[in-house]
Amino acid sequence: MGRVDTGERLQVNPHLRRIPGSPTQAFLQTDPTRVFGLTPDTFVLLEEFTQPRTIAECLGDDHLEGPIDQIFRQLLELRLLVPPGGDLGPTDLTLRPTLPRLCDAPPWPHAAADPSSLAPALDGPRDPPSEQRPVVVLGACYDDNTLPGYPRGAAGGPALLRRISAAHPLRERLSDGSALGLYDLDLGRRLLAGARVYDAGDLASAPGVHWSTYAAALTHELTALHRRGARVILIGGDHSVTLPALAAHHEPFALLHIDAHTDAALPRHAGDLHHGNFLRRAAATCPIRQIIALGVRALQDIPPEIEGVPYRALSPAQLRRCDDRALAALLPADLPCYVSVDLDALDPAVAPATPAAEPDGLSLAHARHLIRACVGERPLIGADLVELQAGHSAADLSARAALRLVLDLMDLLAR
Ligand SMILES: [Mn+2]
Repeated sequence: MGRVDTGERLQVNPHLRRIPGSPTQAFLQTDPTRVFGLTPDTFVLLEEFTQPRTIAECLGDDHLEGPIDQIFRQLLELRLLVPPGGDLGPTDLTLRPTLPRLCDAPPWPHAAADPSSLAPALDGPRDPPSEQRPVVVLGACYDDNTLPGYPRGAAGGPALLRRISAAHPLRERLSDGSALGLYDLDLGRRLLAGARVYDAGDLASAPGVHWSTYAAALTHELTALHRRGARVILIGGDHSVTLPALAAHHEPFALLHIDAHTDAALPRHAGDLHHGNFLRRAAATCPIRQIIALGVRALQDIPPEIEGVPYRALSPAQLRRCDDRALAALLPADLPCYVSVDLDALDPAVAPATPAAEPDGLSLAHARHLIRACVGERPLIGADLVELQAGHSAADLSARAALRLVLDLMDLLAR
């Protein structure tokens, strides 16, 4: 084998993503199941090729001999370095399986005809079992609608949450055959007991993909899951991913929106859409009949309605003065509901890794209680947790708090 061509212009594969929290592991967004272990030096070398340049330009007049030549040859073979504009692998927007999966749940059987034939992940009383719907996790790796000036990283939220969830494997058994863990002392039972939980993988965006293309693909995937009776927990992603998730529901519903912000900012120009105003578009285009927002405390106007949909916001301080009866009466009694959780609803002491953190937020215990008290016995048609920011110095701590909310939402979806 000859030497690498030092005069060829190369660039780092734009699909290359580091695994949040790991200094040595990375993957290509086009194939998240294949993880590369790279040395820190290799990352430094790859960063030299953020803009297209030749190896000769990068290394000056040094001769390419032995190890360096081998390193470049490997980077080219692995397609971590590619010619600019060259073949970068598939960029079609389809769901891709991930490793690890959330709580080591089995992969969603995309091809299977009847998911009701699949066994529960955890033993436990759930009756009647025939009516129980599978709960499916889907990652929305998209953060291009983060407002300028706010840190990116929400696209890495699903991978971060899955890594943290490895401490809570749903399928692990103790020596007596019973399922491990997920016992919740406050509830007096195991979360997700008897539930059938699956991980459907990630819908990742790719460089140059327009929002409308991504949103349509996400609605399409969710619709396919709904058709097979699944209840979906969507993991973001910036909060705009909630818009295509809501668009996959066609019957009237109420929205429980847990967030530090209203997310109803007025558009600055036609077509303006971002994570701080997506709710306006959702209210105008989805069959939402009522919006209840909990944890709102950003210094912004509170509208009485959003695009004609009745809107009510309650701050953390106001919520501390609400008893359970008042919470249960917030949402209409006759509508199913969808719960959307922006991690910034929580206090930054609990979950600092979120792009638009606001002081004086909800405690984790309070947020968990609010969701159960408000939803009550109403059917939950879907849920999401968004704005978990990978790459933040406190990402793991924040992901642990996020995971608790996700497990609660999944437990509610599994009823
Ligand atoms: Mn939000």
